[in-house]
Amino acid sequence: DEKYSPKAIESKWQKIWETTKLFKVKEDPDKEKYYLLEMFPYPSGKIHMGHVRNYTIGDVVARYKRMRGFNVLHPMGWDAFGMPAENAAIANNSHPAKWTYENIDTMRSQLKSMGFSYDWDRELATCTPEYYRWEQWLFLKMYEKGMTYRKESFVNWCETCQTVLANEQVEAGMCWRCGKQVRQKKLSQWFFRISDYAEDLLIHCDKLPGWPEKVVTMQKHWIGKSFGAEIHFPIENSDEKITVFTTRQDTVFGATFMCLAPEHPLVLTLSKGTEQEAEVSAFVDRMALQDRSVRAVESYEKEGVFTGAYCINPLTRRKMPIYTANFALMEYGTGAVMSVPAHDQRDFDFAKKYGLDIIIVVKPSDKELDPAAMTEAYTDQGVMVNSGQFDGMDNKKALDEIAAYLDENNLGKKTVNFRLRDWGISRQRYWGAPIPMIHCKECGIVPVPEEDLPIVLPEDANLLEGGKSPLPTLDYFTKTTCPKCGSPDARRETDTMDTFVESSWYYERYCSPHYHDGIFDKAAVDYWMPVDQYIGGVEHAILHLLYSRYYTRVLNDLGLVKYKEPFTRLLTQGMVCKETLSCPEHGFLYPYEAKGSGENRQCTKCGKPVVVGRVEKMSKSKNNVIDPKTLLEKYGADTTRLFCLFAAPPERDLEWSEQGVEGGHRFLNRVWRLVSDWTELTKDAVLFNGNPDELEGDIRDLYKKIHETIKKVTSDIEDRFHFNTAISAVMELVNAMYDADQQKNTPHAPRVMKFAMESVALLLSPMVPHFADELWNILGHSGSVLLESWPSYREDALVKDELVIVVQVNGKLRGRFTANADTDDDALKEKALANEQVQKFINGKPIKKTIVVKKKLVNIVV
Ligand code: ANZ
Ligand code: ZN
Repeated sequence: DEKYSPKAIESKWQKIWETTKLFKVKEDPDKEKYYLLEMFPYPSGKIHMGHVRNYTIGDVVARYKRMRGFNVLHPMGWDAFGMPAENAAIANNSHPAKWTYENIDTMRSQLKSMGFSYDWDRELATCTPEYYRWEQWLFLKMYEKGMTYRKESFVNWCETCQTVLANEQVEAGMCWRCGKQVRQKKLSQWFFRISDYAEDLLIHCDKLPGWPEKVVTMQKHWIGKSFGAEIHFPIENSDEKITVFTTRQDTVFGATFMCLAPEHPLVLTLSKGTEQEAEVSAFVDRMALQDRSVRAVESYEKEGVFTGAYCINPLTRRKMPIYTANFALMEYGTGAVMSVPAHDQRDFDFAKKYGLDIIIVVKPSDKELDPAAMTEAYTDQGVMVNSGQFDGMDNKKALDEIAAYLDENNLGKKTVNFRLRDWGISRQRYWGAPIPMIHCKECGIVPVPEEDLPIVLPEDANLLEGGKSPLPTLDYFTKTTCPKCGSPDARRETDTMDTFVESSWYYERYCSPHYHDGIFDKAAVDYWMPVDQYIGGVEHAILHLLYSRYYTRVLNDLGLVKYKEPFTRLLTQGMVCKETLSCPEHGFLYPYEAKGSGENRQCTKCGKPVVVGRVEKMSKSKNNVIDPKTLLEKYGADTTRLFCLFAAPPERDLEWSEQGVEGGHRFLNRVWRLVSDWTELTKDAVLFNGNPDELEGDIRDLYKKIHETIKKVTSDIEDRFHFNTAISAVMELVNAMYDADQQKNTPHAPRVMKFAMESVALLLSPMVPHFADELWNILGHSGSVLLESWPSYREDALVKDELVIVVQVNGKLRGRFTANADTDDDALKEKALANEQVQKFINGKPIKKTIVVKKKLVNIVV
């Protein structure tokens, strides 16, 4: 008998799959399609356990659906633009393109060695001109329709990285990449009008039943719709007014001062020439160095400066000092806050700090509030006071009444506000898709004519000091003539697009990745899209998924696609985690730097006891990473896949465990041995898959168990993607098959065993495909299991056999009951003890012993 040797089996089958083009798919109108997509990787170097887990989950679904008869599209490619390539190029004195393409080669071969069922003919890399020319084309279409625009705005700027950062890329005021201070800088930037779609994106959040609830909630929160009012506050001695957005217009009578964001254009104008000027401008400069996301945090120390100017409360005619304050954000609402210290905590803190007036306008019905004695703002519901004609009214009612009053008197109006801002897509980076625009001295901004696309990123340019983009310095790139007036005094745009743009439409490109006559072949997209199942990390719950939903709407509005939502179902898989080890002296340790075992490990460098830390996401900085390569070498792809699937359900975190991997490996060996043991005996047997009544005894039970297992595995995969319980069910079946060893000589045994072994091969094939294909061939078939149909079960084999169990007390027959054939010993005991007749004979005496004879009898000794 040959031993199970994964290396030989896996490379053999990978070759067969590749030469027979097993995974290649075409549109086929006669077949129902299934589009299974995993988030494509950034080609960072080599695949990590997170990739392995993500892609294994996806591969199981793809293979399963294919065996269910679907025409499955399962593509793979590379999210290949972005900054790490530039940083690596600087560090290695190389070029981002070289680094990227080399990584792609490495990672492609690693993915192939995992046995994933990708149609490699559809592979794409977003950094190729064939890809980004269509992104540029789409940009032009959007520009034509006014969906994109250029505007000066404040951005998070990292001097070290020489680029704009999204708010999410700023952590406590520091750049997430280099850790240096981020500052606010005013820059002209290209924007996509995603905010035009805020309402639609929000409404459809509730029409995504196949998405995890937490992701939908995060999206809703990010879009952030607030109902409220706009109110105009005239500025004293001026024709100008300040407009605020408030959700609490019921409190307008209590607004005693005004706060403007430091970036608000009025701040410097108002203070100009007053004695406050110097202080204000110093404050504004200081704020430019602060992180706006931190400024929004509730507990952040409030501070501000008086601008020297006043505005008038339009309802009370009260004079209100205008401040500029750190908690007022320029990118929310109008950038101005009417401050109501009695009823808003931030305003309250601010008023206390700077000695500003506090006026109560909403009070609880059962008691009075004293502004001088208050220690915090009153933010609950209540009755209106100090509010003129609205006094005595329920404050909720006043919300509507005051909004109506403002409207009638031209002092403001009811409105909604979204948190979602337009998407700034300009990056002052080199390794990205060039924005296809031209700046002409005469005509201003002029789009590149469609026939001039692609605007190719020069791949021979070298990065400048500090990672600065070389594009603005390359005359041969920037110099051009104006397509409109022909003037030679024109310059190409040197900003490149945010890499999130590439990942917002790659799934459409996969439908016809080599199409040259347009962004995609419409017929192919109509056939395949939307994606039926998308799988990826929850870290993309907001940005990538929201941008993708938005971009799909853009394509829809441009008449290019028929649907609005790109992903019908979404699965966000958990992280791959492992315990951390550290030494008080030397920080995080690699496992090999800790000698000894269990609790008593010592640092190999200093001998100090090792601290076993929390189980955390695998990360290079914590030295708790397992490289899939070592697993592949030691155990092979099938065991690696099996472990990822078996250790946890997909949406949960997976904790690394060497024992878990070994357990998986042992299981495969166990199946292998079983099959080896039975091949001779079953070789000429005619497989049995008939009515269970033709069988009896243990073989009948085994036969029923096979059908039960098929049913269980099918529903675990189909309904919940719970591969772990599916695998457990197959493990149980294998145990039962081992038990059938004693039946080797009964007439039906080889026939049922043959059915059992084939079923195991079929059921395991999505998870451990090489192993399953090899078994399938050992069992006398040829070709891949993937070409077979998923097994079905017989309803009549699922009916549980009823047995009559007799109960003895002290050896005498005292009762009987019926039970399912597969009831376990403990349950049989319980049933026996609960029997009335039996109870009578036990008569309260202590039970010494209970003996169960399987399927026959329970004897109770008292
Ligand atoms: C007066 C007021 C009184 C407010 C009160 C609240 C309570 P949400 O619900 O998140 O939409 N606000 C408006 N624009 C702002 C900006 N640019 N920066 C910081 N804060 C801003 O929040 C709306 C509330 O946030 C608004 O309602 C406003 O304060 C503040 F008892 O106006 B409120
Ligand atoms: Zn021109």
